[in-house]
Parts: sequence; C-alpha cells; structure tokens
Amino acid sequence: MNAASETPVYRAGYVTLIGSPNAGKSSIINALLGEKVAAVSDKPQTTRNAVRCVLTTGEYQIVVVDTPGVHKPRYAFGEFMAGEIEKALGAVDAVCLVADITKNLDDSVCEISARIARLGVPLILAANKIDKLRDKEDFWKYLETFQARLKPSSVVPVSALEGTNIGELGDELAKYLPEGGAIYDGDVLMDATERFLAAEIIRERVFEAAEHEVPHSTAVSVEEFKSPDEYPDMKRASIRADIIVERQGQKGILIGQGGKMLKKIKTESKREMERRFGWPVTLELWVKVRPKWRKSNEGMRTAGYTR
Ligand SMILES: Nc1nc2c(ncn2[C@@H]2O[C@H](COP(=O)(O)OP(=O)(O)OP(=O)(O)O)[C@@H](O)[C@H]2O)c(=O)[nH]1
Ligand SMILES: [Mg+2]
Repeated sequence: MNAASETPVYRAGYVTLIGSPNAGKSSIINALLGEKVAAVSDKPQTTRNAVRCVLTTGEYQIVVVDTPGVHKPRYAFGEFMAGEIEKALGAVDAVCLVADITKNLDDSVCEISARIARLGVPLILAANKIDKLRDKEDFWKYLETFQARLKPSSVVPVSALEGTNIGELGDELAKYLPEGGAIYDGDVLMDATERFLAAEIIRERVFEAAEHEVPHSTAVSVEEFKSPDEYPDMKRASIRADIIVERQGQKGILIGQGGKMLKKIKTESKREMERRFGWPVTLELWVKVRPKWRKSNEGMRTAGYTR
C-alpha cells in the first residue's frame, strides 16, 4: 500500500529465467501462467530462443523471458543459444535462476550468476523439483551449497510439476519490479507470432516422439501460415511446415514405418494448434534433409534461426 494515497501500488517489469538445461524453466513459466505456452520435454536444450511470456495479476505484471539452458556451446548453433541468453539479460529488473535442487550446480551456471551479481541485478533462486525429495528435510542440506555458491537475494522452493509455491514465486519476483503500469494488455500471454508458436508446437512433438540425437538435429520452418484472422473468407487455418534434419537416416526415423511416426507428429501438432489458436487447422508436414545445418550461419538461417 502507498501510505499517502492508500491506493495499492501496481508493479510491472522484466524477469529473465536462466538455469541448466532441463532444470524446469519452461515448466515454471507454464505453471506461472496457468497455461501451456512454452515447449517442455524430458530432453535437455528444448528451448532455443529467448521468448517473452506475460503474467498479469491485479497487483503486478511480470514479463518473464524464457531462455535456452546454460551450457558450453559446441556448434555455431550452441553459440546462437548462448547469444539468446545474453540478449535476455540486458535491461532486466531481476533474474530468476531455476535449479533442480536435487542436482549439483553446474560451473557455467555459477559463472553466469557471478556476472549477474556484478551487474547489480537481483538473483532469485527458484529451487525446483522439491517433489523429488523423499525426505523434505533434505531440502535444507541441498540449499546450503546453492546459497553459498550463488548468494541469491531470495529463495523460493517450488515444484512446477505439482504447482507447489508457484503463486508465491510470482509474488516474490514482483517485489523486485518497479512501480508502474502494465507493459502488455492484460490478455496477452506470450509475445510471439502464431507462426513461431506453430513451429514450436511441431518441434515439441518431435522431442516427444524421437530419441537420441534426432531432436537436437531437428528444426522446424513454417513455410506457409494462412489464418482466418488475415483471410476472413477462410474457415480454417492452412499451415505448411518443413521438419529439417541433418541426415537421411534421421528423416527415415521421423517418417517411421509406413509413415506412422510422421502421422502421429502431425495429428498431435494439429490438435495442439487447434487448442491454442482456436480455429480448425489443415496441416501439411514435410521432412527435409539439410546436412550440418547447426554448424553454419547459413544453415541456421534456412532453419529459421536468425540473430
Ligand atoms: N519431478 C519434477 N519434474 C519437473 C519439474 N519441473 C519440470 N520437470 C521436468 O523436467 C523436464 C525439463 O523441463 P523443462 O521445463 O523443459 O526444462 P527447461 O529448463 O525449460 O529445459 P531446456 O529448455 O532444455 O533448457 C521435463 O521432463 C519436466 O516435466 C518439477 O517440479 N518436478
Ligand atoms: Mg525450456
């Protein structure tokens, strides 16, 4: 409360989520927003771009920036993802470090946290996956190392999976935001085009369906996206996308016996697009081979990743 006027103070600002691959950053965003907006999978390096998601309540609006997991870049593509993290660290009000509390801290996460501290940006630790602790008392033991190495401004124990303390995490992050009006309209959940979301929905299905190196070698490029929003005569959206892989063998895996796997990816992607976009969708999917697309700037451009 603002003592002078007795009117509640509204806060709004930017919080970037960082952490190791698979720590649960995208899951926390989905839990905070109460809506599945970000791609999640059990495989590391699911998120590739810094994406802005928006949490609006009666008291605050947090623009939460999801980022790819912090790791040592191996290819030009890894450098692209590291660049996306750097970009997301500029001009933020706070950084939320998401960590799997049951795992050891990565050195690269400690390095980036030290850099954030030097910038004078508050670091809030979201100690995630507390549902995995058989004995809840173990939490304090794990937390000790995290606190010693990261020196966070505050700590919130959470489980994105079970939704534990997620509201509390939002309230805690909001304390670090400046006073001010909302940045986005209250009904905006994500600052991304539907074209981008369509590609992410297909890529998430590939991460679910395929194993080993196939998901990491895959990119999705939406070649055509026509929706009833732009073309009022259309009753359904028409989407055509290429699933890009690096090798002929990977193409075979994704198509599957008798086209079974591709069919499954297509059916499930279509269902999720219809749920998210709110119109019926006609989806056309092609699998294409672009050797070594992750290793050159040109290859990344054709796969839809531009700096
Ligand atoms: N048990 C448990 N699993 C979780 C929790 N939060 C996330 N997970 C799981 O952890 C895996 C990774 O989750 P993501 O949200 O994709 O993780 P991320 O940090 O965004 O990963 P990258 O985008 O690859 O960096 C998924 O299998 C999630 O279901 C949690 O609170 N408890
Ligand atoms: Mg992610």
